[in-house]
Amino acid sequence: MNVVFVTGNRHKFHEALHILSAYGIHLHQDTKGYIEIQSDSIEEIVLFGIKEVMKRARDKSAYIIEDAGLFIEALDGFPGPYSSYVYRTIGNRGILKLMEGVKNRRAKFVSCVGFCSKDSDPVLFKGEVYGNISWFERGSHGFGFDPIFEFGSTGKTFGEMTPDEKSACSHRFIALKKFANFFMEYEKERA
Ligand code: ITT
Repeated sequence: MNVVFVTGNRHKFHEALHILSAYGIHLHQDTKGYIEIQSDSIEEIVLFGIKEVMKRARDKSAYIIEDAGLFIEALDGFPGPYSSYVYRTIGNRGILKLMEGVKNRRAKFVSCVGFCSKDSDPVLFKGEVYGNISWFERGSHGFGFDPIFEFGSTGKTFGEMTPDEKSACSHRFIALKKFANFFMEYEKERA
């Protein structure tokens, strides 16, 4: 079973490759990108993006895109859908500065995966995990906000987890697991 993942982010691609391989799904990366509209809703961004991807698709391949973001409770959900821009600009150090002296450290990571093919309307799959913003950066694994996100009550940041550990519990894992279960049924019906 082949699926094309349209993403310019090699870390996301490798995590998804690893997660989906357990379901016998072979992932291929398409780095051409897609139009990411500005919206407060990750689902709206993904729905628009996957429709754009389908407009240029010339074959019968199955396509997915994913939008992910870090939502910090004390900052009213910031950076949320603007995570990419915020990471590129103020980065983890800037987030920790905004959180200086803030007692409520609660945050969540959200992943929304959008699937589409010539035979199917778009379908969205969401994954969320809860945790806390750490007081300083910890761990050298992963990417992006991983060193400042303590997962659940483990006290470990994603940056302190091995790739296998993160891929067994992350927001991306939850969304992709839902997608994989859907996609296996979808392939069976088409066979
Ligand atoms: P594409 O849109 O090309 O897929 P992107 O890097 O823009 O790649 P997102 O919009 O999904 O990806 O994510 C926005 C940013 O949020 C991303 O650049 C990271 O800095 C951060 N991020 C997303 N998922 C993450 C994760 O699992 N761990 C840590 N940071 C993450």
